[in-house]
Amino acid sequence: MVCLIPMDRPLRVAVIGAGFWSRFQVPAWLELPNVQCAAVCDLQPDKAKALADRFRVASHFQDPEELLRVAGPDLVDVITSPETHRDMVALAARHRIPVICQKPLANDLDTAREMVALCRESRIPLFVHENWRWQRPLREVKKALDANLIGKPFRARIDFNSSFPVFDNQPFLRELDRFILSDMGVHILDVVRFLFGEADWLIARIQRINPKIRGEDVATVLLEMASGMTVTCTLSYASRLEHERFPEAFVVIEGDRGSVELAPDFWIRVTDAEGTKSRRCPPRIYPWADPSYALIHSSIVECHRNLVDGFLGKCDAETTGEDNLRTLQLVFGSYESARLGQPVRFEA
Ligand code: 89Y
Repeated sequence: MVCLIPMDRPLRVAVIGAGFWSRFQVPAWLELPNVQCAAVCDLQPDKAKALADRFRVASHFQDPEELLRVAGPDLVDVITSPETHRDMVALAARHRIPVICQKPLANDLDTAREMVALCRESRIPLFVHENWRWQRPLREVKKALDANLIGKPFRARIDFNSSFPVFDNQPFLRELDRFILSDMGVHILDVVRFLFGEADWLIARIQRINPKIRGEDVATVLLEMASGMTVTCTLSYASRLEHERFPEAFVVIEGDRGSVELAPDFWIRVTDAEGTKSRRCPPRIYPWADPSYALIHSSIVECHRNLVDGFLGKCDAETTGEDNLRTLQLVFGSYESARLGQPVRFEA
């Protein structure tokens, strides 16, 4: 579904939600040429005003319905907590306003499917703000695979293990019944799909180590991909390691002719019969980024760029609502597998 916006004026984006993440998502919008953040909204009016003042956004609202009706944006960016996503997307659909929704799209697969169906029926594009796959080092890893530098991959490992205090900036994460797989697993499993395609089945185990939170903070997922590859993902916010590297995820991919590794400090190493070639691929650092999250914050800009270009028909948007259902199948399939203590299989 391509939207034809007259390009003799900037694209007008409105943001719903003025929490921690909006402080990066809004300036990331301002990095794009010909895009304007036209209005912001939060149920707490002082938060909406503070966000608008900080980034010189022309108007701010308390009521999302009023925002859509009065500001009439070309695109709305929903950055609220997951349990509100369905209502916000439904509101955008009622106003026929194309919508980008923060990850995770929903707290369960049925709700996510319902949201995708609703937008399809309302004929409005629905995108998911799945930024992780837009990290520069991961794009470089993908290029190495596409250039066939290691031959046919047969096994991979993606590790995201940390004890970074994520709850300080995002206290709601402490209260989630389902934590690390829905908050971080959604990113890592989306990267699995980005790099290796679809999975046939998976088996997962989850653990809660930190007694002060409600959900699981450790997850281990093993997937067999349609290609025949084996992929393991380890995730943890309970791992005190010698070097704290949040938010870096490390990757090792073995192929029949060599291997590619994404190692600490953004080093990419490609090894084949000739030896190893190493290259550092750090992210671009934006002045508005929080230094502790700089890697992720730079990927927000690239994700925005892809979604806007997709929206304008210049390329395919990678993370449409439809596409994201497959990532969510892996997330909720992992919970199901952990609950059953059994593998979960997916239809092709
Ligand atoms: O919410 C999460 C995300 O998307 O990236 C890291 C994070 O902020 C905490 O896990």
